[in-house]
Order: sequence, then C-alpha cells, then structure tokens
Amino acid sequence: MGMRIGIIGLPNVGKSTVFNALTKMQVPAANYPFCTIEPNQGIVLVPDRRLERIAEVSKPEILTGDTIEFVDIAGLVAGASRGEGLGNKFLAHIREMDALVHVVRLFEDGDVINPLGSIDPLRDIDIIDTELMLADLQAIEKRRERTTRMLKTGEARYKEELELLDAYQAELEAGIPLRRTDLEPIYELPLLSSKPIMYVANVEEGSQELHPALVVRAEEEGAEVIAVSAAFEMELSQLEPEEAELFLADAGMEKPALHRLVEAGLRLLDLITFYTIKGKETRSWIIPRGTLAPQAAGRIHTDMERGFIRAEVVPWDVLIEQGSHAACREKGLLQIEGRDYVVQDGDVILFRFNV
Ligand SMILES: Nc1nc2c(ncn2[C@@H]2O[C@H](COP(=O)(O)OP(=O)(O)O)[C@@H](O)[C@H]2O)c(=O)[nH]1
Ligand SMILES: [Mg+2]
Repeated sequence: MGMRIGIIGLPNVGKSTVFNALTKMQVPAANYPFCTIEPNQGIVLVPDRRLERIAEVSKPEILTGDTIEFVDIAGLVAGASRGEGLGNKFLAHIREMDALVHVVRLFEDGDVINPLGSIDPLRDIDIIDTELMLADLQAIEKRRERTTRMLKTGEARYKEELELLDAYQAELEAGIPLRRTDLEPIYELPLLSSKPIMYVANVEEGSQELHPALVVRAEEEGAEVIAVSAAFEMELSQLEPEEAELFLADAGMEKPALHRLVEAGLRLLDLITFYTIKGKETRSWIIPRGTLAPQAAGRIHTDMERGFIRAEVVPWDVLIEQGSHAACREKGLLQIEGRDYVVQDGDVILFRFNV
C-alpha cells in the first residue's frame, strides 16, 4: 500500500533500537517478504492473532502476513528547522511519511548519555513539535508567495487558499500543531505538524509505567501512547519462539509491546485487515477503512479489480467456527456482495472475477 510510519524523537531516546527490534520481529509460522530496504527503512510484519486462528482451520502450506513500512528518521535536534543536525534532510524525510511515532525517553541509564540531562517527556515533545511547526511556517511562507502570484488569475480557489494559509499560520504562531486543529489540508502542501502521531514511551525494563504528564498530553491530543522497553524488546526479538515465550512469561507480559505498537500504527493510519484462503495460501491484507470490494481485490491483483464479479464474504470468527467457505455457504452464512460493498475489518473474502 506504501503506507509509511516514521519514527522520530530526540537523539538517544531509543529510536534505532525500536526500529531494529521491529524489523526482527518474529511471528510464529508466518512467512513474509521481510526486508530492510535501506538501513533505516524496513518492512515490518503485522502480527495478527486472527490470521493464526484462521490458519488453524485452513491449514495452509503458506501463511503470509501483510506488512507495513517503518522508517527510522535520525537527526532531529533543536534548531533542525534552521539546518542544525541533519536539519533539512530530516525534515524532508518526515514530509514523506503518512504518520509518525514519536519516541520519548523515560529510561534513566547513566551509561547512555541523555543530551538534555533529565527525563522530561513534555519538554522533549515540545522541542520536536517546535521544529515541526517552524518547518511548517517556512513551507507556508513559500506557498504564500506562489498563491499570491496566482491570485492574479482571478480564480476563487487562490483566495480561499490564502485564507487557509493565514489560518494555518495563526494556529502555528499560537504554538498549536496542525494535527490538533480541524483545518482542511492542502494536498500539495504536506505539513509536518499535521501528520497523525502516536507516542512510544521508552520505559525502564520491567516497567509499564507511563509518565503522568505524558498521559495527560496524549489524552489532550487524542493520541495513543504505548509503553515499550526498547532494550527488552530488542533482546526478545533475537530469541527463538519458545525461548521468547518464556522470556515474556517471566516479564508477566502476554505479547511483545511491539505488537501493540504496530496495532496502534494501523489504527493511526485507519487501516483494516481482510483475509483470503486460496489454494495453498492463507493471507492477510491491509487496506484503508472504507475500501470497496473491487479495490480490495485490486490490492491482490489488478486483474481481479478489473474483472471483479462478486465477493463471497464471511467474518473471520464465523469462518473458524464453520471451518471453510464451503461450510458457510451450505449454512447460508456466506454474504454475497457486489461492487459497492465496503470491506469490513476481519472479513474473509473469496473474490470471483473474470480474466
Ligand atoms: N537502558 C536502556 N538503554 C536503551 C534503551 N533503548 C535504547 N537504549 C540505549 O540507548 C542508546 C541509544 O539508543 P538508540 O536506539 O541508538 O537511540 P536513537 O538515537 O534514538 O536512535 C543505545 O546505547 C541503546 O542501547 C532502553 O530501553 N534501556
Ligand atoms: Mg538512531
């Protein structure tokens, strides 16, 4: 789908550790096209218990989970918008992301230098937000010159755009990231502070405790915040599945915190999952919420979208109760859906199409 989540945060908060653990994430029995595109760009398997449950009844030879892309974006320091650190390169990178995971440091560890000297997640968030907002103000300034020139054409949309740019600017000058406003976006002007965001608190090993001020901030923003010990997750990701189970149980955890991070990433991007059982392969597919059946089929193959006839749909839990599409059909539990069907999270779908 090409959805990308950028991992951002101050230096030494654990971004690369989270990223590396994500790309090494093991999910039992799932085959997937893992790869690291570049050292800081990785395809991450989406852990999915439902897929595993479906596989218990479909017994596929090949089990394939869908993936999502994460990017480890280094180099943000105070002053980045003026070109400090990796400055502009960093900001250009963020512009390409569909959503952001902001890692903040809650672990102490005297051996790992904390450039700002103390644990203070709100200060850290404000530093990053300030850089995003300053970069936005610069982008708006540039856009304004162009829009002003275009005003001469007399087209109403340029006057409207100018008003929108003024509205953005007023919010930013008041210190409000655009994601917290309901101003409409300008497609050709991707603004950094408008990207959907969630927080990862890199906590002490063995702790689930979130900083109270961080919880309040996240709530104000309607953002999710997830406690992760990057060091623990890194160790966990290197273990064989059986060892990992024991390691998790010892820590009193049901599943890796990174699974919750990826799940939250899907919610952030408003993505849902549907499943297919076809021949030897059972597979999960990630699509934007609201996708119609033909476009969902197109996610599998463009021919299937072009030749779409119908979708035979059953919710995943009904499928595992009944065992197969055929059994569902006999009991009249199969939904026969056409071109205007909106695919639902958890649907198991058999597409019928002409080639
Ligand atoms: N104690 C502890 N150290 C960590 C944790 N996460 C990362 N580190 C260490 O902190 C240092 C910086 O981590 P890194 O992931 O490179 O940070 P980045 O600059 O944000 O990419 C490394 O030495 C990591 O091993 C953690 O959860 N606990
Ligand atoms: Mg790093």
